[in-house]
Amino acid sequence: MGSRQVSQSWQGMRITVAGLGVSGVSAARALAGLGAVVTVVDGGDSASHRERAAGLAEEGISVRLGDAATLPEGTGLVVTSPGWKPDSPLFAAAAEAGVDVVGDVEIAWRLRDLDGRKPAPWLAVTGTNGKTTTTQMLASILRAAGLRTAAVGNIGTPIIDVVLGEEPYGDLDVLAVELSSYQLHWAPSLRVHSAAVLNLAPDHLDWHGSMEAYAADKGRIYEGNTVACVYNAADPATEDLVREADVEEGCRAIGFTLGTPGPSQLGVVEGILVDRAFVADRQKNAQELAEVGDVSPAAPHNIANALAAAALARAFGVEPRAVRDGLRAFTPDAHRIAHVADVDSVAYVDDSKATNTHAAAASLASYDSIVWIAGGLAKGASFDELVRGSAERLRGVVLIGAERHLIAEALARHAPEVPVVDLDRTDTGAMSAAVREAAGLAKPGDTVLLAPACASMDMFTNYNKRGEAFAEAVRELAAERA
Ligand code: UMA
Repeated sequence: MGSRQVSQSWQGMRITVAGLGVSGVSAARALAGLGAVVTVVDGGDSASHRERAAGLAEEGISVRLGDAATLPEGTGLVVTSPGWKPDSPLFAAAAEAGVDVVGDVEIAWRLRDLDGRKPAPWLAVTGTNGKTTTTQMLASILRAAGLRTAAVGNIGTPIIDVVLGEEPYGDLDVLAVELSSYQLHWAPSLRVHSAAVLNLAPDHLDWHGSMEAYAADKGRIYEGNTVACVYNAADPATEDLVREADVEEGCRAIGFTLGTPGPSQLGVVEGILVDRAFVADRQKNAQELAEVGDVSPAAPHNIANALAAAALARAFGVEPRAVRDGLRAFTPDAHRIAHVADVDSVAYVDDSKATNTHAAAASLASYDSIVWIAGGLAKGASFDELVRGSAERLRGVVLIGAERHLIAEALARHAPEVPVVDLDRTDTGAMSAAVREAAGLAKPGDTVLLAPACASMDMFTNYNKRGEAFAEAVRELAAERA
């Protein structure tokens, strides 16, 4: 990161960075570059942890592995990675010592005007589902408008890497920032240009402790917004968060809806995405932005994502044509309702990214007759509502993973007539068996849908690997049946 002239306040400060993952490494390097004395602590002690630790040691950064609880002597500030739970023993020790704990996003925010630079405004996105896609759509729209931008945050690039990176941050016009509820929890002074909460459904409750605490952390994204708070008109909880937020004078609440928009909303009229918020005389006028067919895939939840991205871009002053061009230029990531193959007139669809019940519900709502492959780590979720809402579409269900019994119980309660194959396996090869069982249940015209409603880490490194295993199993099946 190189040395730079910086304010005295970081020089010599003893900072403990919690976590040697993506954000911890980024934060440690940045803070050491500002002259702080940094120690990284991590409960893990694997070969890859040691390798990363050795890399940082060469840069003069101390790393302590295998002990995530003891606060290093003399710590003046703890900078945590997002995944660390608020009740972690290290934070209890920090509280005891009167030491503040903040996250890497908070640090990026505090450093954004370092050296008197004019910081690029942040357009921020959160929500239970659709964050990454919406942030990518937003960045695509901003680029189509000729703006210099970067998509950062939970999406994978730590914000600190952009704010203090090699490329001058001052050269960027605007940032598209994906924020998780964890990151928002640890970023108390964040005050962005405009922000969207896409939806709110139970997730990560084991981390936050309750739905109320989860919603409160999501709602922080609206605090101090200067131009627009974008909410989902179909999800009143998101509008409640806008109402509760303390925003800058003149900041507007902007809704998005899959129906006809009212004034100060974006919505859909006869297959056209329209803006009735950022137009002159919004009582009477609406501005055409794009066609539903410009959004890929054009599934209802994804049209909602596109509207949210468009709302943030319009709040930043982007022209309608750039919204259309940006949406057309956007291609979704793999494992998000990706059609893998048709085998014997049955479609096989990979939505491994559906790692919670809310995402799985959107996925199940996209097809009429489904053999559903589900299961994994439930993260404290209940499956009753999901199963009740989808029961009539289910031809059959194949369950995999550590906590599949929770889904089996919900199926027994709400869809007792649906055939269920309970695969008592959590090994990686179980996916191949699951696909075969699903093929056995499916009839021509059906969709075999991997939408697990659970995290993947009981069986796979991440949801990408789970989706790849599914696609591989489908390809094997197709080759055999060809
Ligand atoms: N660790 C401990 N003790 C703990 C918890 C973690 O020692 O109690 C250590 C682990 O051994 C590991 C490190 O901390 O070495 C991991 O820290 P982390 O879990 O915060 O992960 P990072 O690698 O820093 O990645 C984080 C985000 N991860 C999480 O929020 C869990 C990434 O989002 C994000 O892309 C990255 O910062 C850059 O900003 C991932 C994610 O799964 C994609 N996010 C969740 C989601 O989208 O649902 C919120």
